[in-house]
Amino acid sequence: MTEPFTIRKYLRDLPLPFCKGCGCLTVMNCFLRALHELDYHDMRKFVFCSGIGCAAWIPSPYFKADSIHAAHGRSIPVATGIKLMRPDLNVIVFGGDGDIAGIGLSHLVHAARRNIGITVVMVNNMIYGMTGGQVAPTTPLGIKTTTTPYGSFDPPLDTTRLVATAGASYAARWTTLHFEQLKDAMKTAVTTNGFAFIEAVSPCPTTFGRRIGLKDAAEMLRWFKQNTTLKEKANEMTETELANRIVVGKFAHTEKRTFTDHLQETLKKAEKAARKN
Ligand SMILES: Cc1ncc(C[n+]2csc(CCOP(=O)(O)OP(=O)(O)O)c2C)c(N)n1
Ligand code: SF4
Repeated sequence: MTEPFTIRKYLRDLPLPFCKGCGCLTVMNCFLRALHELDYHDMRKFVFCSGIGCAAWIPSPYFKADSIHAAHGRSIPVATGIKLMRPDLNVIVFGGDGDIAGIGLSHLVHAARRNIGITVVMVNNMIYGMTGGQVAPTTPLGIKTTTTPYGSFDPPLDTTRLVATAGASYAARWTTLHFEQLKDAMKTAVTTNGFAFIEAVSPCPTTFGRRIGLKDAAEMLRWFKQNTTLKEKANEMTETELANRIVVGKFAHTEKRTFTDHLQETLKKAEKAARKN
């Protein structure tokens, strides 16, 4: 990391699509800084995969890299295919909470269970941003959305805990307010051999903030600060005390066999057996 970070080095010269104060910009900035600090001067060794939604626009077409947009919720299966064909590449998925933990949830759980060596960055703005503010599986209890005018009565999904339990090598949650921790988590995720998951809790002032009476990104970040608890502290709190709190920190970090390792070993065994016959 000899030269200073300039975001334009990694971005095509295109206007970005995000609203003022959108956390997607912070997540993009954070990820590119993480690559810079890991000494990646370009993204030739990366492929980005995303579905549909505001967060799905983070990599593509803006990053100077190969990228692909899949159907809504199907970025992880596409990323899995890429990783199987090109295990030498860093395959990174970006998506919203609707894309990754709603319509794409089963793919997420099975990718974590298989421990396939890809990184998934889920930008959790607690709502379906791009389509105008419908309830998401991550919407906190009691929050009014266009589809829950009396407040959401489903408890939100703890996606990071689910992914950690399913078998991921690495899982962490931070808000965009925790820029340094989020960047360090991204560095760890990119350098982790197995499945790595990062949940970036992120402000959507346009469709989430204004519905709960927070008028801009600064107010949303203050709201994050008031409602965030470190995981170590949360371990000592009751379920009632933790209701609607954003628990941040590392949920899993272990070295273990990946799906790709297993597949390569099996292919070698099969080749050897075929030569014998
Ligand atoms: C199969 C399918 N169903 C529904 C949609 C409509 N749709 C587009 S984006 C989206 C949800 C976006 O929410 P999220 O993934 O949380 O991303 P955000 O825009 O909040 O970043 C939906 C339901 C679609 N494009 N395709
Ligand atoms: S609608 Fe929300 S998530 Fe989408 S770009 Fe605007 S602020 Fe960001």
